[in-house]
Amino acid sequence: MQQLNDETYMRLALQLAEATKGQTTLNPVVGCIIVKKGRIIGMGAHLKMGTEHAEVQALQMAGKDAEGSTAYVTLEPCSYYGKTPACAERLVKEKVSRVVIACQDANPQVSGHGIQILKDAGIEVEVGVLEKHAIRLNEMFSKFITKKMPFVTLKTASTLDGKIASKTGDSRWITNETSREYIHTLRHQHQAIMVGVETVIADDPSLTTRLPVIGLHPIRIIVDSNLRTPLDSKAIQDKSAKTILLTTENAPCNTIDHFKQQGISVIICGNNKHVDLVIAMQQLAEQGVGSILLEGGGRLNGAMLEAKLIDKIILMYAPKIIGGEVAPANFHFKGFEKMSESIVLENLVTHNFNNDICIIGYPNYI
Ligand code: AOF
Ligand code: ZN
Repeated sequence: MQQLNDETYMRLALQLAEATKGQTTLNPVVGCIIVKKGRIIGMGAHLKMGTEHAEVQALQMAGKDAEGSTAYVTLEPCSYYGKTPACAERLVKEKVSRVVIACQDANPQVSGHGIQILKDAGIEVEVGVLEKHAIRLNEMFSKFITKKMPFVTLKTASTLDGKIASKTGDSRWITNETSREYIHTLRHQHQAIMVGVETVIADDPSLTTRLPVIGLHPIRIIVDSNLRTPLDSKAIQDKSAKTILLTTENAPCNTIDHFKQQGISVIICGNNKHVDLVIAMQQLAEQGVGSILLEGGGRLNGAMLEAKLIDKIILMYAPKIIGGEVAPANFHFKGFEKMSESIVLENLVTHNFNNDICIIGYPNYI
């Protein structure tokens, strides 16, 4: 039997927030639980950018009973009128007595100000209950709102010897079904999915989300310096998700027109031989892409890593060894000379998916 305490209610609020991952676009995921005299009287989650915040949903459910209650919120209540009114002021207006907050909002427009509004109104405020969990939950939002760059999660699925296909190019399947379902969940939780043109040519993937329940389809981004993406490929023809091609100034104009006629966006990223990945990320951020799941081949993975554009790495290893000198590897870049120069993953978490091993970490770039 779980004890009823602040952590119990906050855990519930975090679960509400967690379940909405992937559906709030550039906004954070937030959950709120309102409790009075041992009863939950309101619960809410922020469901979609531009709609009511979690606190407002929960307060609406609580009605007049909100007076004298305790509100559990996974993120500091907002302090300004954005697309919706300020939640901190609403909590004051509804005469809530105590507000328990998991973590501060990274949004500079809010950070600390929401807490101050509550304190100034004489509300008892506690910050930091299940804080680590709450910070991780909104890592994508926090990066985008502070750096104006998309949060990039790199995912690879390889054999134990780091191969993403055999020497003949066979790659179906490396990992097991449980791992593949997890990968589809990751797609659902990101705003966009990014691959290189080589992957499109070799595998013709549809790059949609396929789960036992219907999932959200992320925007498809193809890095294609010379616009070699076949017009009849699934990523171009399938209209269940938007597709963006990243290319360079050297791409032939008439080819750009062909793609545009298909409703595909083409973004020019510099005039080098290859797409300038920093410009690409900046341009995507400007177009409102806040999170990207990178499912690249070895070269794109390597280039993104070298450019220090990857925030989080998810390595899925099937317990297989395929060998083959020409079999492609999950990271392909010029490499470092010394072990001491290598990129180290921090804050590691590991999972076992039916004997596929999943390693999650955050690269520490020196
Ligand atoms: C909260 N509760 O449920 C959310 C918050 O444009 P708006 O009005 O939706 O405001 C967006 C900002 O509000 C967003 O950048 C973040 O700082 C905060 N989101 N705050 O108290 C919520 N979604
Ligand atoms: Zn708010």
